[in-house]
Amino acid sequence: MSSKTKNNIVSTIEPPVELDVAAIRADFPILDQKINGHTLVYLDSAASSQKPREVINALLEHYRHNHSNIHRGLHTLAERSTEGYEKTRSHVAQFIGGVPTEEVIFTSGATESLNLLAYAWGDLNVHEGDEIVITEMEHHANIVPWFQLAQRRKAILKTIPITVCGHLDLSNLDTIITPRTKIVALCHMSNVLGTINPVAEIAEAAHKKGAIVVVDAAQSAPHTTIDVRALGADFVAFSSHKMLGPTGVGVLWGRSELLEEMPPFNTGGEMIREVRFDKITWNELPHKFEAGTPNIAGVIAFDAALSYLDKLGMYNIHHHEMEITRYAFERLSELDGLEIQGPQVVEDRGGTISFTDPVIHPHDISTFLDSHGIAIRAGHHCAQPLMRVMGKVATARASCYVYNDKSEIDALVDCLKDMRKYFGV
Ligand code: C6P
Repeated sequence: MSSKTKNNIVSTIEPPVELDVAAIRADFPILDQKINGHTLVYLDSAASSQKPREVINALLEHYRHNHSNIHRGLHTLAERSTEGYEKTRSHVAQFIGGVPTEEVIFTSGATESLNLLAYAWGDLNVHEGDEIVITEMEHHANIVPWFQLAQRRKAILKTIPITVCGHLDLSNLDTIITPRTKIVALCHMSNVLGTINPVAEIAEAAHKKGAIVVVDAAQSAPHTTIDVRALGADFVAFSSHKMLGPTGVGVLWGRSELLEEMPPFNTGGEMIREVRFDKITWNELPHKFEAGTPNIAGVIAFDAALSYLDKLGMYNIHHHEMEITRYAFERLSELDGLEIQGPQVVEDRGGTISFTDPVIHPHDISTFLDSHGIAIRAGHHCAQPLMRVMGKVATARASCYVYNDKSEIDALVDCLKDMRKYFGV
């Protein structure tokens, strides 16, 4: 039995199963080490997650026993590699809601997926005076490709503003999305504020005006159940490395009607049906968009990451992170003046917590925490326009995942208290 929350995160009626964090941690060799003399507390999964033994072994296994190029050779190793690669494609298709496999395109990451779209769909469909709508809370990967597209096509880039609470302000959506709007591109979950956006509601408004909807799910796919159709999306982009998989692997999902009419982005081997000096025809989906030799080992090991997430259950993962986030809010409130950005209601957000201290710079916070073995990220998080809207130059950001528990939030908060003593505040 399943139902959907207002943010379109599929939730089950059954109570969540609590994650066995001790057992999970034992699967992640990297966590079993000391950093600067302290047990590693890894709270930077929004930047990149760590990898379980299953994923590391899958990479080794591929290179030790199975490696060859794919879709080309007729020998045993070529067949094994092709089979492994295509198995991951089927797994991704299931993982995002049971879509046709040919709608799943492997890229090098969410960034490449979004660039592919901006060139292949954008250059074909966006014309002078058309509008591209993004939001104020986007990562640069979901701003720069659209900015560049707008420049190339003499189109207008518009933004949906955010409220002081870190939600999208949808009060003027009707005037922001107009019949001239061709693309509405937004993140499902903000990498700074943690906000989970009501994508389906925005998609409905966009579709009414004839625009397509591009969802940057880089921060949500690792943490919540993703059903691309329930989101109302036309295209969805995400990265393997944020969801226990290898770096250099990303996904672009798109509705096949749209993918069919798009020209290729990268060109070369594999993406063609026939090449002559006077005429070239394209390969069928998804190969049309996968030119050259891809990250074969990475894609194959991504399957192991997805299996690991399946085993834990995305609903359970989401619940686990909500519990940690709730606890983090409680404990961080012990620090006077510490400001947490984004929604203060845990149900409206993910487990990515950006904060600022009234006196100590985020870079100093991160350096101090690192000297005590705690990894967080500090800076603008590749979201400079959002920082400007927030009136900040940087934030400190702690982000949790399946291997974190409340004791690590304790370590974080205790260390922040020590830091204030150290800095004399
Ligand atoms: N955000 C962070 O620390 P790539 O680099 O292609 O895997 O993902 C890009 C990207 C796109 N959208 C969102 C919402 C993201 O958060 C990211 C990556 C990391 O926040 C690294 S900058």
